[in-house]
Amino acid sequence: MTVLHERRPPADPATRAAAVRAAARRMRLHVLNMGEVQGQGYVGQALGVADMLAVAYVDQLRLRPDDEHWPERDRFLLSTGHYAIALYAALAEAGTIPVEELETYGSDGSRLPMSGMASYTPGMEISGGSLGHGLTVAVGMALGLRHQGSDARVFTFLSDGELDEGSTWESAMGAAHHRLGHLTAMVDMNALQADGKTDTVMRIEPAEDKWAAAGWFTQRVDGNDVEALLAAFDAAAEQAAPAGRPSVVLCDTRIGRGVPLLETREKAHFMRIDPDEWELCRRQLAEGDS
Ligand SMILES: Cc1ncc(C[n+]2csc(CCOP(=O)(O)OP(=O)(O)O)c2C)c(N)n1
Ligand SMILES: [Mg+2]
Repeated sequence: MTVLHERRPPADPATRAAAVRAAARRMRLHVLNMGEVQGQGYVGQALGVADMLAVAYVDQLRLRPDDEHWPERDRFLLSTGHYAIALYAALAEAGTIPVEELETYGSDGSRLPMSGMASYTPGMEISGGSLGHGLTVAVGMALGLRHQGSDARVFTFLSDGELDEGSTWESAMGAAHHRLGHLTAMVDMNALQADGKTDTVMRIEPAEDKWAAAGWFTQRVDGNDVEALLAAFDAAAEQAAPAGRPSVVLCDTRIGRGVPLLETREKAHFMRIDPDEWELCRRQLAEGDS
């Protein structure tokens, strides 16, 4: 059996970052290829968070890609079901989903529906999408794993829109109360929601202060800076986990990152992309440095 990502000592920092960056670039290409199948989708977010998910899947998670129910695996809970396309790209990169299967994205009978369904997709731990629930489930899962004596870690991925939800803050306080040092949240602070810019829908800043007040080890980084992401996850593991503090990494990302045509789209929450634009998107990705 192939064993990927057992917690091994990291390679030298440059090699480690280069591996993550290369994975993120392949994931962005997967996202464009899947998006083209439907001609539309949550493509901008997925391009924006490719670096975050690459750090998680290439560097952090302890997984066996061909045994998605391995009890000792680290858990990754995607709270934002509409980001499923980003997770499929990561699962393909991790080897849990065959790359060729990405062509079925969103089609009838596919294991890869446009909104995430855990019962369909190997490696997808929960059906997110009813927003504001991922952290609550993660807290319960982290408590359950501790109860079982497992040393598995729990990661959950939230969006900035989910910081509007009361359930997020209840579970944030619960995680600190229960000293869940093996729980890490990563938040896509892309400054956007379905109804417009985040600061016009609900002001959530200063977000760091709110997480810190709830008792979390809190860091804020450029979510498209791989070195900064790696340093943040290292600090969480070294400084917070042994002290029993849950960690959050607030990641400021750029929608459409790596594809200038999409970085500047007005309607970015759900993108419709013309048939002749996909090739241009791929070319821009290939020419860029992301
Ligand atoms: C509980 C709940 N309320 C509303 C929605 C509808 N909805 C789907 S995506 C979305 C935007 C949420 O913000 P965010 O995830 O930050 O948006 P994005 O960054 O993807 O534009 C909303 C309100 C939902 N899925 N669940
Ligand atoms: Mg958002």
